[in-house]
Amino acid sequence: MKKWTAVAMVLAMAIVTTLAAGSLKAAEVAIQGTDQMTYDTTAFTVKAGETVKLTLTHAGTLPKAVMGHNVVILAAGEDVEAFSAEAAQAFSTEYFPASYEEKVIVRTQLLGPGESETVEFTAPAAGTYTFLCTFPGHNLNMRGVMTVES
Ligand SMILES: [Cu+2]
Repeated sequence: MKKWTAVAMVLAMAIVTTLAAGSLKAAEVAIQGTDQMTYDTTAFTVKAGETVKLTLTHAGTLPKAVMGHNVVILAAGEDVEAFSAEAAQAFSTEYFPASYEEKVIVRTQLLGPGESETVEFTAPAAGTYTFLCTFPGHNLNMRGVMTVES
């Protein structure tokens, strides 16, 4: 009897471990910002509800003051142009307007050369979401699409 209890416990633990490993598995997305004012990745796809680890790396050497980069993924329904215009004015908060804090899926800080930041978020409902760099003048070029599949 004791032996079977032990076997059952081991099995139960194995199942729990497997489930935990499954739920902890995150989609990983890596994006680089360059001195040429580009992202090396302008499209990626994730599944609704999954955990996403997004890493932005500033791969250039130009100073943050002239070539800073971030990644902001806007929430569904936000007007990209209106956001960009407001962000460009937000000098004191590194080009992210505080009024938009609740209107983004996730965002990184503004990074300088050699810096890297990983942010984690839960992929939203299926659809397409725009991501962009809010440093003034960058968004027309540094813009991409996150596709979320159901
Ligand atoms: Cu940029």
